[in-house]
Amino acid sequence: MKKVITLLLLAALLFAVVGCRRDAQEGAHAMIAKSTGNPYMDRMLSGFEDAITAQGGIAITRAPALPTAEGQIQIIDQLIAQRVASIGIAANDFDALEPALARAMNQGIKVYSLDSAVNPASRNVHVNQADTQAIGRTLIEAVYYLTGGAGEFAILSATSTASNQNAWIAVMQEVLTEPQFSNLDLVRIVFGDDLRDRSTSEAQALLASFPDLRVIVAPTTVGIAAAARVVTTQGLIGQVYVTGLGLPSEMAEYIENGSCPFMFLWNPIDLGYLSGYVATALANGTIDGEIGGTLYGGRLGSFTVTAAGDGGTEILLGAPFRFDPDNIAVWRYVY
Ligand code: RAM
Repeated sequence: MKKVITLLLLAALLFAVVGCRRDAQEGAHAMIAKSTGNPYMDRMLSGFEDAITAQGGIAITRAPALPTAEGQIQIIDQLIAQRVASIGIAANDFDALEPALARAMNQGIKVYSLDSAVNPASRNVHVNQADTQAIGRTLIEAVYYLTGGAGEFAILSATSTASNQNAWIAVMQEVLTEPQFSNLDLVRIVFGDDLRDRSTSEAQALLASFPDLRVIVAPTTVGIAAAARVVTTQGLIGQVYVTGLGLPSEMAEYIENGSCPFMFLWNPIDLGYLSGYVATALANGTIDGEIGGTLYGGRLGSFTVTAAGDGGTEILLGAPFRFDPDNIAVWRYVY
Protein backbone atom coordinates (compact mmCIF):
# COMPACT_ATOMS: atom_id res chain seq x y z
CA MET A 1 0.00 0.00 0.00
CA LYS A 2 2.86 2.32 0.99
CA LYS A 3 4.49 1.66 -2.37
CA VAL A 4 1.29 2.50 -4.21
CA ILE A 5 0.94 5.79 -2.31
CA THR A 6 4.58 6.66 -3.00
CA LEU A 7 4.09 5.91 -6.68
CA LEU A 8 0.93 7.98 -6.75
CA LEU A 9 2.71 10.88 -5.04
CA LEU A 10 5.59 10.64 -7.48
CA ALA A 11 3.17 10.60 -10.42
CA ALA A 12 1.37 13.65 -9.01
CA LEU A 13 4.70 15.45 -8.54
CA LEU A 14 5.79 14.62 -12.09
CA PHE A 15 2.44 15.79 -13.43
CA ALA A 16 2.74 19.05 -11.49
CA VAL A 17 6.26 19.70 -12.84
CA VAL A 18 5.34 18.87 -16.44
CA GLY A 19 2.11 20.82 -16.07
CA CYS A 20 3.98 23.87 -14.79
CA ARG A 21 6.45 23.65 -17.61
CA ARG A 22 3.64 23.68 -20.10
CA ASP A 23 2.00 26.67 -18.37
CA ALA A 24 5.25 28.56 -18.18
CA GLN A 25 5.96 28.13 -21.91
CA GLU A 26 9.54 28.92 -21.11
CA GLY A 27 11.42 29.97 -24.20
CA ALA A 28 8.30 30.94 -26.12
CA HIS A 29 8.19 34.21 -28.05
CA ALA A 30 5.25 36.55 -27.47
CA MET A 31 3.81 39.39 -29.48
CA ILE A 32 1.22 41.88 -28.24
CA ALA A 33 -0.90 43.75 -30.79
CA LYS A 34 -2.59 47.12 -30.16
CA SER A 35 -6.05 45.55 -29.94
CA THR A 36 -8.21 42.72 -31.22
CA GLY A 37 -10.48 43.22 -34.22
CA ASN A 38 -7.97 45.13 -36.35
CA PRO A 39 -7.22 43.21 -39.60
CA TYR A 40 -3.84 44.98 -39.98
CA MET A 41 -2.80 43.71 -36.53
CA ASP A 42 -4.05 40.20 -37.40
CA ARG A 43 -1.78 40.11 -40.45
CA MET A 44 1.17 41.35 -38.39
CA LEU A 45 0.60 38.56 -35.84
CA SER A 46 0.29 35.92 -38.55
CA GLY A 47 3.64 36.95 -40.07
CA PHE A 48 5.20 36.67 -36.61
CA GLU A 49 3.75 33.19 -36.05
CA ASP A 50 5.07 32.03 -39.43
CA ALA A 51 8.59 33.23 -38.64
CA ILE A 52 8.67 31.71 -35.16
CA THR A 53 7.30 28.34 -36.26
CA ALA A 54 9.68 28.30 -39.25
CA GLN A 55 12.49 28.54 -36.67
CA GLY A 56 11.03 25.71 -34.59
CA GLY A 57 9.82 27.97 -31.76
CA ILE A 58 6.55 28.59 -29.95
CA ALA A 59 4.69 31.80 -30.76
CA ILE A 60 2.22 33.39 -28.35
CA THR A 61 0.03 36.15 -29.79
CA ARG A 62 -2.02 38.42 -27.55
CA ALA A 63 -4.03 41.65 -27.78
CA PRO A 64 -6.24 43.62 -25.40
CA ALA A 65 -9.89 44.11 -26.41
CA LEU A 66 -9.36 47.87 -26.57
CA PRO A 67 -6.22 49.78 -27.70
CA THR A 68 -5.14 50.92 -24.22
CA ALA A 69 -1.87 50.84 -22.28
CA GLU A 70 -3.71 49.31 -19.27
CA GLY A 71 -4.82 46.31 -21.32
CA GLN A 72 -1.28 45.77 -22.60
CA ILE A 73 0.24 46.08 -19.10
CA GLN A 74 -1.98 43.23 -17.85
CA ILE A 75 -0.83 41.03 -20.71
CA ILE A 76 2.86 41.93 -20.14
CA ASP A 77 2.56 40.83 -16.49
CA GLN A 78 0.99 37.53 -17.53
CA LEU A 79 3.81 36.95 -20.03
CA ILE A 80 6.45 37.69 -17.38
CA ALA A 81 4.81 35.01 -15.19
CA GLN A 82 4.94 32.62 -18.18
CA ARG A 83 8.68 33.30 -18.45
CA VAL A 84 8.64 33.90 -22.20
CA ALA A 85 11.96 34.53 -23.96
CA SER A 86 10.85 37.71 -25.72
CA ILE A 87 8.00 40.19 -25.92
CA GLY A 88 7.30 42.25 -29.04
CA ILE A 89 4.75 45.01 -28.64
CA ALA A 90 2.85 47.40 -30.92
CA ALA A 91 2.49 50.02 -28.23
CA ASN A 92 -0.63 51.92 -27.26
CA ASP A 93 1.51 54.48 -25.41
CA PHE A 94 5.12 55.63 -25.72
CA ASP A 95 5.90 56.00 -22.00
CA ALA A 96 3.16 54.28 -19.98
CA LEU A 97 4.42 50.74 -20.60
CA GLU A 98 7.91 51.47 -19.22
CA PRO A 99 7.46 50.06 -15.66
CA ALA A 100 5.93 46.80 -16.98
CA LEU A 101 8.50 46.36 -19.76
CA ALA A 102 11.36 47.20 -17.36
CA ARG A 103 10.05 44.42 -15.08
CA ALA A 104 10.18 42.06 -18.07
CA MET A 105 13.73 43.09 -19.02
CA ASN A 106 14.86 42.71 -15.39
CA GLN A 107 13.66 39.10 -15.57
CA GLY A 108 15.88 38.51 -18.61
CA ILE A 109 13.09 38.79 -21.16
CA LYS A 110 14.12 40.52 -24.41
CA VAL A 111 11.78 43.36 -25.34
CA TYR A 112 11.24 45.13 -28.65
CA SER A 113 8.49 47.30 -30.03
CA LEU A 114 7.21 47.08 -33.58
CA ASP A 115 4.78 49.23 -35.59
CA SER A 116 4.25 51.67 -32.69
CA ALA A 117 7.31 52.34 -30.53
CA VAL A 118 7.82 52.40 -26.78
CA ASN A 119 10.43 54.82 -25.44
CA PRO A 120 14.09 53.76 -25.73
CA ALA A 121 14.33 52.91 -22.00
CA SER A 122 11.50 50.37 -22.42
CA ARG A 123 13.02 48.32 -25.23
CA ASN A 124 16.10 46.62 -26.60
CA VAL A 125 15.24 47.75 -30.14
CA HIS A 126 12.31 48.95 -32.27
CA VAL A 127 11.21 47.33 -35.55
CA ASN A 128 10.15 50.25 -37.71
CA GLN A 129 7.88 49.58 -40.68
CA ALA A 130 9.01 52.59 -42.76
CA ASP A 131 10.84 55.87 -42.38
CA THR A 132 8.80 58.22 -40.15
CA GLN A 133 9.84 61.37 -42.02
CA ALA A 134 8.99 59.82 -45.38
CA ILE A 135 5.52 58.76 -44.21
CA GLY A 136 4.65 62.24 -42.85
CA ARG A 137 5.91 64.02 -45.96
CA THR A 138 4.23 61.58 -48.35
CA LEU A 139 0.87 62.12 -46.64
CA ILE A 140 1.11 65.93 -46.87
CA GLU A 141 2.12 65.64 -50.53
CA ALA A 142 -0.95 63.45 -51.08
CA VAL A 143 -3.18 66.10 -49.50
CA TYR A 144 -1.52 68.76 -51.67
CA TYR A 145 -2.19 66.75 -54.81
CA LEU A 146 -5.81 65.90 -53.93
CA THR A 147 -6.73 69.49 -52.95
CA GLY A 148 -4.98 70.91 -56.00
CA GLY A 149 -2.64 72.78 -53.65
CA ALA A 150 -5.15 74.70 -51.53
CA GLY A 151 -8.05 73.97 -49.21
CA GLU A 152 -9.23 72.48 -45.96
CA PHE A 153 -8.24 69.04 -44.77
CA ALA A 154 -8.52 67.06 -41.54
CA ILE A 155 -6.62 64.19 -39.97
CA LEU A 156 -8.55 61.16 -38.69
CA SER A 157 -6.09 59.28 -36.48
CA ALA A 158 -6.13 56.19 -34.23
CA THR A 159 -5.82 56.75 -30.43
CA SER A 160 -4.45 60.04 -29.10
CA THR A 161 -1.61 58.14 -27.38
CA ALA A 162 -0.52 55.94 -30.32
CA SER A 163 3.19 56.63 -30.75
CA ASN A 164 3.33 55.74 -34.45
CA GLN A 165 0.40 57.97 -35.47
CA ASN A 166 1.64 60.78 -33.22
CA ALA A 167 5.11 60.62 -34.76
CA TRP A 168 3.66 60.75 -38.30
CA ILE A 169 1.31 63.62 -37.40
CA ALA A 170 4.22 65.57 -35.88
CA VAL A 171 6.13 65.24 -39.18
CA MET A 172 3.01 66.23 -41.15
CA GLN A 173 2.65 69.38 -39.07
CA GLU A 174 6.31 70.22 -39.54
CA VAL A 175 6.16 69.70 -43.32
CA LEU A 176 3.02 71.86 -43.47
CA THR A 177 5.05 74.90 -42.38
CA GLU A 178 7.03 74.80 -45.66
CA PRO A 179 6.06 77.67 -48.02
CA GLN A 180 4.68 75.48 -50.82
CA PHE A 181 2.04 74.10 -48.43
CA SER A 182 0.93 77.49 -47.07
CA ASN A 183 -2.51 77.23 -48.71
CA LEU A 184 -3.33 73.92 -47.05
CA ASP A 185 -5.49 74.42 -44.00
CA LEU A 186 -5.44 71.66 -41.37
CA VAL A 187 -8.81 72.34 -39.72
CA ARG A 188 -8.89 69.52 -37.15
CA ILE A 189 -7.24 66.35 -35.85
CA VAL A 190 -9.71 63.75 -34.54
CA PHE A 191 -9.26 60.29 -33.03
CA GLY A 192 -11.33 57.23 -33.93
CA ASP A 193 -9.29 54.98 -31.59
CA ASP A 194 -8.83 52.34 -34.31
CA LEU A 195 -12.44 51.34 -33.65
CA ARG A 196 -14.68 51.09 -36.68
CA ASP A 197 -17.76 52.73 -35.15
CA ARG A 198 -15.91 55.59 -33.46
CA SER A 199 -13.88 56.27 -36.62
CA THR A 200 -17.12 56.35 -38.62
CA SER A 201 -18.78 58.85 -36.29
CA GLU A 202 -15.64 61.03 -36.22
CA ALA A 203 -15.60 61.08 -40.04
CA GLN A 204 -19.30 61.99 -40.11
CA ALA A 205 -18.72 64.77 -37.58
CA LEU A 206 -15.88 66.21 -39.69
CA LEU A 207 -18.09 66.36 -42.77
CA ALA A 208 -20.89 67.99 -40.76
CA SER A 209 -18.59 70.58 -39.14
CA PHE A 210 -16.58 71.54 -42.24
CA PRO A 211 -18.71 71.85 -45.38
CA ASP A 212 -15.64 72.99 -47.38
CA LEU A 213 -13.50 70.04 -46.33
CA ARG A 214 -11.60 68.66 -49.35
CA VAL A 215 -9.55 65.80 -47.88
CA ILE A 216 -9.58 63.45 -44.91
CA VAL A 217 -6.14 61.92 -44.38
CA ALA A 218 -6.14 58.90 -42.05
CA PRO A 219 -2.77 57.45 -40.97
CA THR A 220 -4.54 54.32 -39.76
CA THR A 221 -6.03 51.39 -41.68
CA VAL A 222 -9.16 51.43 -39.51
CA GLY A 223 -9.69 55.19 -39.91
CA ILE A 224 -9.13 55.33 -43.66
CA ALA A 225 -11.63 52.52 -44.33
CA ALA A 226 -14.25 54.20 -42.11
CA ALA A 227 -13.74 57.59 -43.78
CA ALA A 228 -13.97 56.16 -47.32
CA ARG A 229 -17.16 54.32 -46.37
CA VAL A 230 -18.72 57.53 -45.02
CA VAL A 231 -17.72 59.58 -48.09
CA THR A 232 -19.16 56.85 -50.32
CA THR A 233 -22.47 56.45 -48.47
CA GLN A 234 -22.95 60.23 -48.26
CA GLY A 235 -22.52 60.54 -52.04
CA LEU A 236 -19.48 62.81 -51.68
CA ILE A 237 -17.09 61.02 -54.05
CA GLY A 238 -15.18 63.66 -56.04
CA GLN A 239 -16.05 66.37 -53.54
CA VAL A 240 -14.17 65.00 -50.52
CA TYR A 241 -11.20 62.68 -51.02
CA VAL A 242 -9.80 60.19 -48.55
CA THR A 243 -6.15 59.12 -48.41
CA GLY A 244 -3.65 57.85 -45.87
CA LEU A 245 -2.44 54.41 -44.80
CA GLY A 246 -4.79 51.60 -45.80
CA LEU A 247 -4.97 47.84 -46.05
CA PRO A 248 -5.48 46.91 -49.74
CA SER A 249 -8.00 44.13 -48.94
CA GLU A 250 -10.20 46.59 -47.01
CA MET A 251 -9.72 49.54 -49.36
CA ALA A 252 -9.95 48.01 -52.85
CA GLU A 253 -13.62 48.97 -53.32
CA TYR A 254 -12.89 52.59 -52.31
CA ILE A 255 -9.86 52.87 -54.57
CA GLU A 256 -12.00 51.51 -57.37
CA ASN A 257 -14.97 53.86 -56.68
CA GLY A 258 -12.71 56.93 -56.48
CA SER A 259 -13.41 57.92 -52.85
CA CYS A 260 -9.75 57.10 -52.12
CA PRO A 261 -7.77 57.74 -55.32
CA PHE A 262 -4.56 56.38 -53.82
CA MET A 263 -3.03 55.44 -50.46
CA PHE A 264 0.10 53.93 -48.95
CA LEU A 265 1.21 51.06 -46.73
CA TRP A 266 3.98 48.54 -46.10
CA ASN A 267 3.40 44.80 -45.80
CA PRO A 268 2.11 44.11 -42.25
CA ILE A 269 2.76 40.37 -42.68
CA ASP A 270 6.43 41.12 -43.37
CA LEU A 271 6.57 43.47 -40.38
CA GLY A 272 5.44 40.64 -38.08
CA TYR A 273 7.66 38.12 -39.87
CA LEU A 274 10.82 40.24 -39.55
CA SER A 275 9.98 40.74 -35.87
CA GLY A 276 9.89 36.95 -35.41
CA TYR A 277 13.56 36.92 -36.45
CA VAL A 278 14.36 39.95 -34.29
CA ALA A 279 12.84 38.06 -31.34
CA THR A 280 15.11 35.03 -31.76
CA ALA A 281 18.19 37.14 -32.60
CA LEU A 282 17.73 39.07 -29.33
CA ALA A 283 17.04 35.92 -27.33
CA ASN A 284 20.08 34.02 -28.60
CA GLY A 285 22.39 37.04 -28.39
CA THR A 286 23.01 37.52 -32.14
CA ILE A 287 22.01 41.16 -31.56
CA ASP A 288 21.67 43.12 -28.33
CA GLY A 289 19.92 46.12 -29.88
CA GLU A 290 23.10 48.19 -30.19
CA ILE A 291 23.87 50.05 -33.44
CA GLY A 292 25.71 47.97 -36.04
CA GLY A 293 24.31 44.58 -35.04
CA THR A 294 23.21 42.43 -37.99
CA LEU A 295 20.67 39.66 -38.22
CA TYR A 296 19.14 37.25 -40.69
CA GLY A 297 15.48 37.99 -41.44
CA GLY A 298 14.50 34.72 -43.15
CA ARG A 299 13.02 35.25 -46.64
CA LEU A 300 13.49 39.04 -46.19
CA GLY A 301 17.30 38.86 -46.14
CA SER A 302 19.71 40.62 -43.77
CA PHE A 303 19.10 43.66 -41.57
CA THR A 304 21.26 46.04 -39.54
CA VAL A 305 20.45 47.84 -36.29
CA THR A 306 20.62 51.62 -36.80
CA ALA A 307 19.93 54.78 -34.80
CA ALA A 308 16.25 55.68 -34.41
CA GLY A 309 14.86 59.22 -34.46
CA ASP A 310 13.76 58.96 -30.82
CA GLY A 311 17.28 58.38 -29.47
CA GLY A 312 16.96 54.58 -29.32
CA THR A 313 17.81 52.03 -31.99
CA GLU A 314 15.72 50.41 -34.71
CA ILE A 315 15.60 47.90 -37.52
CA LEU A 316 13.90 49.29 -40.62
CA LEU A 317 11.65 47.04 -42.73
CA GLY A 318 11.69 49.16 -45.89
CA ALA A 319 9.89 51.75 -47.99
CA PRO A 320 6.10 52.18 -48.03
CA PHE A 321 4.22 51.20 -51.17
CA ARG A 322 1.61 53.23 -53.10
CA PHE A 323 -1.71 51.60 -53.99
CA ASP A 324 -3.94 53.01 -56.74
CA PRO A 325 -6.35 51.78 -59.43
CA ASP A 326 -3.45 50.36 -61.47
CA ASN A 327 -2.30 47.82 -58.88
CA ILE A 328 -5.06 47.37 -56.30
CA ALA A 329 -6.69 44.43 -58.12
CA VAL A 330 -3.58 42.37 -57.39
CA TRP A 331 -2.77 43.62 -53.88
CA ARG A 332 -6.30 43.22 -52.50
CA TYR A 333 -5.66 39.46 -52.35
CA VAL A 334 -2.24 39.71 -50.74
CA TYR A 335 -3.01 41.59 -47.49
C1 RAM B 1 -3.67 50.73 -37.89
C2 RAM B 1 -2.84 50.74 -36.64
C3 RAM B 1 -1.38 50.48 -36.91
C4 RAM B 1 -0.87 51.33 -38.07
C5 RAM B 1 -1.71 51.10 -39.28
C6 RAM B 1 -1.28 51.98 -40.44
O1 RAM B 1 -4.01 49.44 -38.26
O2 RAM B 1 -3.02 51.96 -35.99
O3 RAM B 1 -0.65 50.76 -35.75
O4 RAM B 1 0.47 51.03 -38.33
O5 RAM B 1 -3.07 51.42 -38.96
